[in-house]
Amino acid sequence: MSNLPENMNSQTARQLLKVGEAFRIPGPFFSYEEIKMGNVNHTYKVNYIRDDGSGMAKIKSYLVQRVNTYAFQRPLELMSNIDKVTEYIHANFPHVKCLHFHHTQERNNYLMDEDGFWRLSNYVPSVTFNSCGNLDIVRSAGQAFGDFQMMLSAFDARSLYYTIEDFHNTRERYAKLKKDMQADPCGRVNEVREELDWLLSVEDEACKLTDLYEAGELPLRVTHNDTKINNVLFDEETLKPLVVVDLDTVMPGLVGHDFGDAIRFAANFVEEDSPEAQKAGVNLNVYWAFAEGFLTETAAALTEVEVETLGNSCFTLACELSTRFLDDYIMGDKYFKTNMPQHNLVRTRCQIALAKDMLKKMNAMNAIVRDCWVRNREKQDGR
Ligand code: GN1
Ligand code: MG
Repeated sequence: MSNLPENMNSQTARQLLKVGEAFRIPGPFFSYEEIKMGNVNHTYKVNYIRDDGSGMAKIKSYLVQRVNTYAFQRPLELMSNIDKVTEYIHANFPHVKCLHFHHTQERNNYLMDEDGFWRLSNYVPSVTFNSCGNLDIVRSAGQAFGDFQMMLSAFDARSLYYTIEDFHNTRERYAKLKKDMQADPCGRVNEVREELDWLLSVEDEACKLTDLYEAGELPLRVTHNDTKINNVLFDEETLKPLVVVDLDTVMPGLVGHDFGDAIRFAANFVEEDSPEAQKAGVNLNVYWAFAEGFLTETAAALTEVEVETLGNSCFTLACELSTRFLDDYIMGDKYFKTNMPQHNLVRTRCQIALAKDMLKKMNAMNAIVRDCWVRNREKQDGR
């Protein structure tokens, strides 16, 4: 291996080589890079040398992921969900791009070995965005997630596993935080009293969405549940959306989960883990652009009660993520990847600052979604 880049001698390179062999990828394994995206799974772009038929060598890339089995404790069910959803989309919307997962000799779309749970898919050359001031791109992302949800509107939600129980059950997230705060296994609770006090003081407001669902007021849909804008891949040249990825959490959910999670991530003035929490807040222009795109696709299908929850769902998701980051901090940083000692606390503070700003802007947020709903519903009715 002496002519290969230095990192090809690493343990990761050896693991990836083994994964490629299991998925029967032809051609010499040439190089890899870790894609620093996502806070849970590990993702790598792996490059193979392929003869293009004319004797010329070219590079063929794939995407390999090591699924985090601390977060996803039943990864086989997760892969079965992904299979069902992508097959359904492929059968009913053949023009829509999907990730394609390769199979091993045993016909499995995963490999389970002593190093973990792996999967391998095609690599789609694309660009992604973490935050975005380009409102056309934000609108397109809204459309892509709205369209994704609508494509699955006739899909039988009961055939899907819950890949993580109570994933967006905000009451349960609060219950876990309160339990872990009592246990305080790392002695960190004293340091985070202020954050805990604030989060507990808004529990009822943050749990409105969950409570409305429990009261039977909201329909259960098949939702993506992890609608960070970087889960939409865009064409490098046209900047049009190509495909919605990260289907690990596609399962029954509420429309507010997808809308709220997208906004709390994309419409924040700063990145999710910015240490400058005082700068966090909702950019209403980004909010508006996303809402416009999302409702272009979904307006006709949504009930009035659902639309009324959308503004509040952003607050809900910001609080829900705050409880999750804070809980992980209290428990010793076991769930989310961290790259500094207080990473989860920094994330918590930033989400709390965002949630506080949302409370101030809630009237505007509600008015914007209502306006987008009314206009787009009329357009769709008139089609
Ligand atoms: C995780 O790994 P990633 O970035 O796709 C998490 C989401 C959080 C997000 C916060 C399965 O998503 O719920 O919103 O981090 N995914 C899971 O950045 O827990
Ligand atoms: Mg994800």
